[in-house]
Amino acid sequence: MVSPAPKTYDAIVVGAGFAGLYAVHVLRDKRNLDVVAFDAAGDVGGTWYWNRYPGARVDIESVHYSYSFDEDLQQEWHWSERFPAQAEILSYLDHVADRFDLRRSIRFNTRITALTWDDEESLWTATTGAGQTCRARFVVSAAGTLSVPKRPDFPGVEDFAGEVLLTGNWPHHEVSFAGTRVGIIGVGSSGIQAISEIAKTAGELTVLQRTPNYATPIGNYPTDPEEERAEKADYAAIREASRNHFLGVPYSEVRPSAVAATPEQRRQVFDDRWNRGGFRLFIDSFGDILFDKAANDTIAQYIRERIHERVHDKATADLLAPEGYPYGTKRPPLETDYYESYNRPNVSLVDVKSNPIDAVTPAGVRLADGTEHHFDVLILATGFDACTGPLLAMNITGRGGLRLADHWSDGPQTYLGLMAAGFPNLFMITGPQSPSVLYNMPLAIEDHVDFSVAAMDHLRATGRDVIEPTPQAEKDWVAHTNELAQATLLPDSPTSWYMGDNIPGKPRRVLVYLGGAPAYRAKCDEIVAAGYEGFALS
Ligand code: N01
Repeated sequence: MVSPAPKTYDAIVVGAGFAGLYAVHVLRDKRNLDVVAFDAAGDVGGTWYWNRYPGARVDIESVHYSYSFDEDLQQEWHWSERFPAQAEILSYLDHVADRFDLRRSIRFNTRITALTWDDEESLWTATTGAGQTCRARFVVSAAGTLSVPKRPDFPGVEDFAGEVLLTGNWPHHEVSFAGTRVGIIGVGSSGIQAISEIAKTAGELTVLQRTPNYATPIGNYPTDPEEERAEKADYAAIREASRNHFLGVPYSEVRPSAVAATPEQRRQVFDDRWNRGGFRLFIDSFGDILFDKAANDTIAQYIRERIHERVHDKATADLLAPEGYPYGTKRPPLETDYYESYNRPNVSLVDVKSNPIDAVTPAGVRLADGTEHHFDVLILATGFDACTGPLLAMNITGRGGLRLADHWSDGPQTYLGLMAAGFPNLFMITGPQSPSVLYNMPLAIEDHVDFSVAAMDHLRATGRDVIEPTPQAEKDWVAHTNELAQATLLPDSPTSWYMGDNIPGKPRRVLVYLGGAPAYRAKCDEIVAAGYEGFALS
């Protein structure tokens, strides 16, 4: 039997989280293009579909961490808390999918396993896990930045007699920890949120910590109706202020320099931002914290002192208080009662830096010195192959058989963190070397989708089919992003997913654009105004 020719769409979207949903909406409903989207998940949600672990919640206020593209949507939706939990964000995305009738364009439970560019036809072919194919002029990767979980290959993990759970791919059923011995590896944002929640119910919870983190209070509270009314009345101005802020939130009280302030002034600012919570301490206290080691030392010391105030046992507090690396060079987690968890009799902390994990055994985890910790459940909160991982997982081949994996063997090479030379018409929403994770994600996504769709409009208007960066523009962008990173303290970080080296064998390269969202947006506007400078159009 002859298999039918693969269908050719105008655009293929990979992913059905915040980015994929918006891309489908704009391409299909605003541009009337023939679009198909794919997602490996069973439904919409992306990150918020997979990360269902106890305690999972957003850490940018949802009044800001939400779509801005539709005034009615932002007026009608009500968030119950300042920083809502995963289930509520998933309901929001579910509502968006219904409201704009997006599901009819999405194939769920379908993973894209290959994307291949056809030079002659100027078309992409997408292959699914089931071996089906379809084609399109454009591909929009909405595959996410933190969507490929890292599962360390501890020897023996397959022989563990209990259950192994991954925060980044959590079961859909309720997991009860009552009366069980739980071990958790990892104290990044996921681990810290999960530990704070699981500590309340577990029989025993043992935290296996390698590098302590500078976690600070999230400051969550139920939505205040007055505050909500005021925000909704002024939403356009709030979004504008967000887009003009380095991190994409409308914070506006940053002082220029921690080192120029007196110790009393510093303390007053740090206390104020600490008490108000969110990313204020990180991004709205002093402007030199991420750039000047002496400034950074002041905030690092402040956080260490606050940890010591909250943790009763001095030896535990010493282990929890980070030393030897600057605050903010690992992505700062936000927490609720995380440090107080260690004051509970059922919670203990084990240092696996000085005494590393040797193997997982049928009964638990064995450390290098031979001590063994016994668990019924082992939770891996061990992070993600960030930024490049989701793209490389799609097995992308561009012009002349060039594999993205080869093009990026020494780290990502992109122009604007959005396209790569040799990979025409492939738009990487919040790709590596864009502000992505250092910008409020829904806004970063909208900006990138809008840029991509405007580029398609421009091609159509000028009678062309293909857009791709020039190798020189790509080279210059890579140099520019590296130079920006060098001006910060990021290169002084220990192992971190910001730098990619949390994954064994992945080159240590900065994966984010550190010039801030406003500078990035201005650069994009400049490039468009100059007739897509740095891009070859054909
Ligand atoms: O991952 P991580 P995450 N042996 O990479 C440890 C976003 N997010 O999933 O630091 C022992 O930060 C590792 O130790 P070390 C947010 O952007 C947001 O927590 O490498 N330990 C570290 O402690 C966040 O930054 C929210 O020494 C091992 C941990 O595992 C990003 O996702 C919530 C190990 C991994 O921390 C990733 O966070 C959750 C090993 N072999 C996530 N391998 C919000 O609040 C790894 N570790 C919105």
